Amino acid sequence: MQTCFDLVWLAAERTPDHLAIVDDQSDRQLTYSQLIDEIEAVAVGLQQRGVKPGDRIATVLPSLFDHVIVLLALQRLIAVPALINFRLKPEEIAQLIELGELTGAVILANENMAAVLKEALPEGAPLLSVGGAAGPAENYAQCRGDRSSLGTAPIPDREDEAFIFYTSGTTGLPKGVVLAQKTVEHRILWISTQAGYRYGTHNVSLGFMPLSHAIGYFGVLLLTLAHNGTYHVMSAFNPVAANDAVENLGVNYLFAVPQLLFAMTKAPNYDPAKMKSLELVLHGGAEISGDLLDQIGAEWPCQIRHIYGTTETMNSLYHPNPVGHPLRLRPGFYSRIRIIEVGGTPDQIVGVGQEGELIIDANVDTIFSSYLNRPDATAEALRDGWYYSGDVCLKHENGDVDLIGRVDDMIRSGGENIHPSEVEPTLESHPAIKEVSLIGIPDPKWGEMVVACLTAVDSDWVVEAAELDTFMKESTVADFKRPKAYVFMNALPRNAANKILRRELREIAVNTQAGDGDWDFVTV
Ligand code: 01A
Ligand code: MG
Repeated sequence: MQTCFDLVWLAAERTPDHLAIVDDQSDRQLTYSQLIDEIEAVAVGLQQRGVKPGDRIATVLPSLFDHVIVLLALQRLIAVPALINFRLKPEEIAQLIELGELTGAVILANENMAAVLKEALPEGAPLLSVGGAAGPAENYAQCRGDRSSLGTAPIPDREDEAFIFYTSGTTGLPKGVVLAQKTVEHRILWISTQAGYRYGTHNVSLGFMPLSHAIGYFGVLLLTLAHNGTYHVMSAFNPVAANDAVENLGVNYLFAVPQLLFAMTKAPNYDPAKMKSLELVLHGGAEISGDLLDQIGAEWPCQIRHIYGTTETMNSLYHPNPVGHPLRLRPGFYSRIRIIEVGGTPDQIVGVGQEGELIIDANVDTIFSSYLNRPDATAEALRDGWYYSGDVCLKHENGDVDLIGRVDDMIRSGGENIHPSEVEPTLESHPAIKEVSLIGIPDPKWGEMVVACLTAVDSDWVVEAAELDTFMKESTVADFKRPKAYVFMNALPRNAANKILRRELREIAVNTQAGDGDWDFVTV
């Protein structure tokens, strides 16, 4: 079993002088041997600040050069990075720190963030900020020391915690997905069998996906470094810069949610001729539009693969030739799947032509161990040796499936999961609002667009959508979860048991957006 650090260290033994990582914000670029030096220098700094094997340390950072180094330095110490989406608000992050018993954090230089997290962390816990000191946070640049004091890398057990990634929960707060050390190498190896990624220094990838999610971390960063490629940091996603980077850096590999590829093809500098170095492009994490797939299929000179995965399982389904079949998937090399009756047991398998919930074999090395300090949620997702994905698939005769929806109310916007329960209580706390139901409707840019359907306390009380948008911006809910449109209604549709009919609401919202029906569709 190799740890993340081992995988990079082994690559450095093979090609010490090959270029490993290049920053986009400074002139920093490191060969593999320099990368190991840098990781170990920072690891000493962390160790001197009390970081020990098994400590869970939050990183709340965009996909920066320093984020890469600190993640690998934590792994050098067998400490456990808890990678928190930097788009969350400080209050939400503070709750994750307390719930997850995290004992340190590395953040961007932001005094308010530092002050809130300082309160949430235990007394004396390391709090470092990238980009300078910030309030109670120490300047990350000072966190380094003499490598000779580090000693050899500790050897963890297979089941020891390696990482915490976060995914949207159904009870308001994101769930921490605990990944054991045994998952790490298997979370990248499948990319060779499923997508034809080849080992070697010819690999050049663009780090434009968030490192705080499984695709950006395993599917781009670690994959590239473990296979002796060159990883180009893109500190903030920018489609114009991405098009130029592919052209000028000779990028041959991308793995992204479709929204990034969509943005690239819509950018003013897009030109298919810029894409000629691409060899392999993987898309996953959200539904891709047939139009986008047709376009890149025709205009990009590379292999395209559809990858289905989750933070909990990594890859489970794929399609080797998705153009023309945006929903189509087939079981992957690494994992057994079943499509079962919704609400059913693993042996209640649906027939060909029928829909059911996708469940995934949990007896593989890539699977998560639990949701951090959430035994209730773990017991719900992991049952009888299967992981219940919550995704609805339609089964075809040849064993392929079409991915067609969710069993629950989860919304997927721009590759982020957003659950209504994360947003509805806040909107309902507005004094003019009586009830809110949050839904997702199809959208060419975001995949699904978050829409709030609502009723007012007093039908004469007019609330402007812009006012609600400001109200949400000022709340503790992350900006990307905010509704992009509001539909004000007299009443929300309910069934006989008084349950809101979200499917019906989605239809109403789609029609309303098209200008049909009784209500206004107000975008903000
Ligand atoms: O009004 P404003 O100014 O607040 O609007 C801002 C943002 O709030 C808004 N925004 C969003 C989203 C979003 N996802 N949904 C809705 N709104 N993200 C940002 O857009 C305005 C501009 O803000 P920004 O920060 O400049 O936005 P960008 O940098 O352009 O970000 C958009 C991105 C699409 C790049 C960003 O959302 C992103 O990075 N998404 C990718 C998330 C991701 O990595 N998903 C993969 C999860 S791993 C689990 C999985 O599915 C899987 C799959 C396969 C796991 C394993 C495998 Cl094998
Ligand atoms: Mg209210």
